[in-house]
This record gives sequence, structure tokens and C-alpha cells, in this order.
Amino acid sequence: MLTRIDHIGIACHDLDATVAFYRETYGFTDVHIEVNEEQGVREAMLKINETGDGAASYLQLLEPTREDSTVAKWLAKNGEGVHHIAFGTDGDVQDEADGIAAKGVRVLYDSPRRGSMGSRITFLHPKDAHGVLTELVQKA
Ligand code: V0V
Ligand code: CO
Repeated sequence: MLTRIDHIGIACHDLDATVAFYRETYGFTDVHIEVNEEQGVREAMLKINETGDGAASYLQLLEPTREDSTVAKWLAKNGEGVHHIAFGTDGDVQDEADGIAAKGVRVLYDSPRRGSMGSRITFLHPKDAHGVLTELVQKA
């Protein structure tokens, strides 16, 4: 089951400046930063609130680390802004993806990959989801 909005992914050119904006403007001070080379991003998870299933909801700020990354490509075309939404699962993320694939939505990965903070993640194609790049997250 999908039990929460795990995060909203936001593409930016300058991660440090964007983190500072969210901290100073809104007071979001719980920040986790890491690099994910496979995804080609340096990213910050800003915790917004805890959720009913014991997890949390975040904003994920994404800065590309290389020109051929998905986020760099997206920024070049669209500029900064909302890039994806991510739903959290209460069980195995691959089981959830298989169920959604059976409804005719393309799942981008054959098996889950490593996401932020040790999570397991996969993505659904935006063209099969009314224009929204959608991620599924199983927290660590
Ligand atoms: C592309 N399109 C999008 C989109 N990216 N639509 C909505 N939201 C997006 N973010 C549209 C684009 O406008 C085109 O539509 C069409 O899809 C094909 O796009 P493209 O520019 O040719 O790009 P592709 O096909 O090379 O790549 C698109 C996909 C790619 C979605 C396949 O971005 C991908 O594999 N994304 C999953 C991985 C990812 O995004 N990682 C970064 C976050 P028209 O123009 O043809 O109509 S990593 C993360 O979230 C982590 C680590 C975490 O949460 O822990
Ligand atoms: Co994400």
C-alpha cells in the first residue's frame, strides 16, 4: 500500500543556496545531504513532518553532478522547479511496482535502486502517469 507522500523532488542549480532559501524563508532546519552518483545528483532531504506510519515527509532538493544526468537534462529544458513526487510504501517496493505495472504503467527499473538515506526506490514513467514523474520509496 502507498501510505504517504514521502517527498517532493525539486530540481535546482545551486543546492547550498536553495537549502539556505528553505531554511531562512520557512524555517526547515532538519537537513540531510548526500551524493548519489548512480542518479547523478547531490541532494538534500528537508524533513517537513512525521507521518502516521512512523515515517516522514520531506522536500528533496536535487542538484545535478554531471551534464548527462536526468536532472541536468530536465533543468536545461524546464529550469528550476518541481521534478517528481514520491509515494512511500508500507511494504516491499518491488511488490508495489509490480502491482502498478500490471495496470499498464511503465516501471523504469527492473529492480529497485538505492535512494536517499538507504531507501529502496523505483520510478514510474511520467507519460503513463498524467505527466508526473512518480517515485516509489521503501524507507530503510
Ligand atoms: C521528462 N519528462 C517529464 C519529466 N522528465 N515529465 C514530467 N516530469 C519529469 N520529471 C517528459 C519530457 O518532457 C518528455 O516529454 C518525455 O518525458 C521524455 O523526456 P526526455 O527529456 O526525453 O527524457 P528521458 O526520456 O531521457 O528521461 C525521462 C525519464 C528520466 C523520466 C525516463 O528522467 C528518468 O529515468 N527518471 C528517473 C530517475 C531520476 O529522475 N532520478 C533523479 C532523482 P515530451 O517532450 O516528449 O512530451 S533521484 C531521487 O529522487 C533519489 C535518489 C531519491 O529520491 O532518493
Ligand atoms: Co526522489
